[in-house]
Amino acid sequence: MKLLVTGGAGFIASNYIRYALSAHPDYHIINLDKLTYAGNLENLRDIESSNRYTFIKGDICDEKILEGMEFDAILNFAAESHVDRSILDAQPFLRTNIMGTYNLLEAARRRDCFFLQVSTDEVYGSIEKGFFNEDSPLLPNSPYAASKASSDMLVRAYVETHKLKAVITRCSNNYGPYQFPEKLIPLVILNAVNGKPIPVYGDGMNVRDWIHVTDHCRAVDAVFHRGAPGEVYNIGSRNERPNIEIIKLILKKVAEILDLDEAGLMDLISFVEDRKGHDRRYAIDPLKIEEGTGWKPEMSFEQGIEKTIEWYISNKDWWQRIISGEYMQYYNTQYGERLKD
Ligand code: NAD
Ligand code: TDX
Repeated sequence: MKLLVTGGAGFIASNYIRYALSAHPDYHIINLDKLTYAGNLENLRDIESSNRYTFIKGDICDEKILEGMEFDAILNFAAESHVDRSILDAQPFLRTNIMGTYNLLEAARRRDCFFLQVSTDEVYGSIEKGFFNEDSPLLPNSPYAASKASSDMLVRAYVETHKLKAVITRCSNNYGPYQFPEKLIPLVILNAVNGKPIPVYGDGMNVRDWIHVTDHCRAVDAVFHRGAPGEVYNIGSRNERPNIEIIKLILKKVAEILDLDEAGLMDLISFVEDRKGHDRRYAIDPLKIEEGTGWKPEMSFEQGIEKTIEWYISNKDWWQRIISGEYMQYYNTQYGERLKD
């Protein structure tokens, strides 16, 4: 089996490639990635010399990029993925997330190959009580979420119109190794380690449903192998927490691991202006994937967050290169030096 994985130099797909190469010794993986600011080949250093792995630098929007390439299935992880950036400039989100997905769907249709779209719970919008299931209406609130909802609609249309064998997964918030430090959890860890202020949007009571990236990767793999074509699967681990609780938990653990003064770290918490259109709560019901594929999350949040904090503390070279780079200069200009070397 030869898989085309897009966006493989990013956070989730690099973890997926590592997982899939080890879980399926007969698989070959082609990683197609444009290497945007979020793409980092260092995320795959340990597997890059495998003869079952090929990297191709390319843009999913390029109509010619897949010509002459052979594969049995496309797993589309590539995307612009950060909500705050989509508020500053939505254009790259519409281009990659919508037109890029369209381009891959066309390629899949022509070859009649299987297509898996990695989507997000953000397409459902915010929910006050209860849980999103796969039949919940799509009510995206940020340009990022709207672009992901649009790509989901395109996938559905190709299933209905062209009978494409395709599935969509919608996962909740991921955390774990190799996550780009513009996202909440790595940002809090790095700013705690570096003694920098920790920006909390609004009142800090927005709720997210956190899942360890390895559990997400196992879920994508389960849907790829055992999901029914044409279906949507929500992925979550029933782990809802308000942002401020996550932040305090991380600061407590960092203080323990590095033997720092916990009260001093708590003083870094800094309430800032709220994100525009900030979704109050996300919560996913993962019953369909559990019953349909036998998948279940394996990592408890307490264990996962501790391992993640330890990973960032022991991989300083990895994040040091990122936060001293060009992208972070842009980030600090836009966000008032929130994350600084
Ligand atoms: P990321 O930003 O870390 O990585 C995205 C990758 O896509 C990068 O390697 C980048 O270079 C590549 N890319 C971007 N535009 C491209 C293009 N035009 N052509 C080829 N490659 C391109 O993202 P992530 O957090 O790993 O998210 C991966 C996928 O999972 C996305 O589709 C995202 O919407 C979805 N998702 C993310 C989360 C989360 O919590 N991070 C949760 C649910 C779903
Ligand atoms: O500095 C910050 N301060 C803060 O309070 C940042 C970066 C975030 N936040 C808040 C906003 C959210 O309520 O923390 C929460 C999590 O923020 P992000 O890490 O930006 O994630 P979110 O907006 O929830 O989106 C994520 O989950 C769904 C991913 O980035 C998406 O790619 C995924 O689809």
